[in-house]
Amino acid sequence: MQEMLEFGKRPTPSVRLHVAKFVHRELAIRYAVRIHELQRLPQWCGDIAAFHEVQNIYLESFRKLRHIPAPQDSNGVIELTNLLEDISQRHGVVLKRLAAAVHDLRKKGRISSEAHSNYLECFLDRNMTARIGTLMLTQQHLSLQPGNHQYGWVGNIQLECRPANICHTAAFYARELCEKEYGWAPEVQVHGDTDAQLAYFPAYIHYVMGELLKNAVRATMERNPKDPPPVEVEIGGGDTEVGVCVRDHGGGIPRELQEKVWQYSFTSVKQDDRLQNVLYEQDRPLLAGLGFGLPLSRLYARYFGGDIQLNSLVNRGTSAYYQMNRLGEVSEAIPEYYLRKVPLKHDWKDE
Ligand code: W6P
Repeated sequence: MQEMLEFGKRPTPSVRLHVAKFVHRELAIRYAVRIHELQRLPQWCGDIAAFHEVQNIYLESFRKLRHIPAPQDSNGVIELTNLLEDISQRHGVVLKRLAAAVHDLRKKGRISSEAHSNYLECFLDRNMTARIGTLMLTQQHLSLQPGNHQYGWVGNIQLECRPANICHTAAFYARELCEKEYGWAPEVQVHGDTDAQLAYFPAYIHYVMGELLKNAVRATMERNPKDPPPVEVEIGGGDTEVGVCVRDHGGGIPRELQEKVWQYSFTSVKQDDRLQNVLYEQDRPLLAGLGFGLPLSRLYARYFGGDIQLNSLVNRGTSAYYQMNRLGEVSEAIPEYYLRKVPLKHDWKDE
């Protein structure tokens, strides 16, 4: 992370070439690994069309990357830039396709066993982690190109990012979705160390806060549709980290669901047909549905050295705690044992 910050501050042609060479090599390797993981999916995933679609997206990217030579001069850098723009555009649907795959598996009753469910969770954790890495490499390269450089930013890192500002934007977004669904939305109050700032990826904070707030306003409306109590957001700014707490009065998460909400394959939305539509539509945002929101939020938090916890007070409400490390103080690497919920050898077995 420190290296990224140093490189990105003054993008000279030689820095661009150096980064481009690295990205060209590294992305091909990482796509190859993802293709390999999809190819060795067990038999019970074999007939799921969405997995094949995702594999084909990666295959095309891998082939195109291998088709152009490693950049040797500024023309090579431009060629790579054009390809990466194409790649980020085509990869936009991957998340939804994977959600569709999980939905299909669930409908076919393939993930009712503990072993299958663990396998799937593990596969998705690995895939999503790898996705953060490739996305970061791609976007870092793109943002270093002439015309894309912005003062106060290094790639997608904002040097003086204020979580409180992002909380306000995310609250606006979550309330808007809530109003569409329920005709009304609870107030969202932001207080505490609202001046706290850190070098971070605002896009990831926005995603995480959006998910936490969508859940909070939805629970609040379900519990108290007439006179919804406000959702409270409190910010804490420390020396090594910044924390955010989101409190709602939505009645809390039942104990038997407290583990399940972290699973990709869990969704509280029952109406299958509504989900079905959304999975095949273009970018329509949802208040609730895919089931990827919370697990992915925690993965993002952990990838950058932070974490998320949920706590419920029975019959009252839920508090979510989200910690962000000041970047550069820690490495973004996440220990592999976090990601591997089942031992690697089981990955090879067709169960
Ligand atoms: C709930 C369920 C939930 C998940 C995440 C954040 C807040 C809340 N509130 O009732």
